[in-house]
Amino acid sequence: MKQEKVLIMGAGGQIGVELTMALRAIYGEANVIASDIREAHPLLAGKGPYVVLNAMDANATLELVKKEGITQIYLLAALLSATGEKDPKRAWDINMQSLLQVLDMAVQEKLTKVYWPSSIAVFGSTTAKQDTPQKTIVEPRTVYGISKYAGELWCQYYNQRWGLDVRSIRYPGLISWKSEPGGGTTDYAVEIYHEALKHGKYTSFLSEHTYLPMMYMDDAIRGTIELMEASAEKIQSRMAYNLSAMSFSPKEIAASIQKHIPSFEISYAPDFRQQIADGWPQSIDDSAARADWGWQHRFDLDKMTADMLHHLKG
Ligand code: AKB
Repeated sequence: MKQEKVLIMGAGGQIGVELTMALRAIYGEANVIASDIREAHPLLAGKGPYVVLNAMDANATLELVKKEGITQIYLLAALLSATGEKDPKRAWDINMQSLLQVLDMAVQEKLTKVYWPSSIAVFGSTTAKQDTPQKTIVEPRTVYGISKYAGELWCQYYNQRWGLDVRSIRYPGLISWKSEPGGGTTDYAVEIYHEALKHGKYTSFLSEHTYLPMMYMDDAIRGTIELMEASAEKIQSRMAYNLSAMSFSPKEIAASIQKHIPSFEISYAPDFRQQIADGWPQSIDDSAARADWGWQHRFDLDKMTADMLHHLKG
């Protein structure tokens, strides 16, 4: 079997840092090239091949792919929901241009696989809020969601037209302690742990009963790798898979933290992100991922809280 050589674009982001470390454990440090528009994240610096690369720069990306003999690309670079609303055209350009370039390059260079993340942001307020099915009404209301849904269609198109093995997941909000989130509506669920430990209180930018689908990063990384390692005949959807683990509100995550820090206090000051959250599902039906390639989550809210606080305390 040919040795895989992996390029991660957007390796400095919340998913990228941990995915780079996990893929290096599988393929070997030298076989996973991390890249980002920024200098290396502290957890990646000096720990393996790293290239400063703008995901919009098709020539530089192609040069790197050829020079390194890349066989798989994970394209994680994107503007997320909250940042995207501040400059919608820029979010569209970054999210779509980078994807189309990578899809073209993957066909041209005969890459074995491409991974590209989607999000629950593809759903909108006309979608059923509970147990949102894999296939349903999809009318995203943010530019991020629009770009993710259009991207899913492009991935499916490249698979059908060119046979490209491209795979994707609709991530819920992701909670992690190793890497920081950036520009998302679900970021409160990471900030709250840091603030609970630092200041014993947190003001949530989402209201107390805002339920959203969420997942611990350990589950997200394992799910991503399991999807990428599944045999091609198991992948029935070349749109992104719904993936679910838990749903909670700011009030419930606060109660989970209070089991460890009884004096922790939460208050609420909803801002523009409330409207984005209100357009998203509250829970996700991921039976297709469970049936097709055996997805199973391992972390619920309390297990995640215990692990987050344990690691953040250091
Ligand atoms: C965001 O909040 O924008 C992301 C997402 C749900 O895709 N975390």
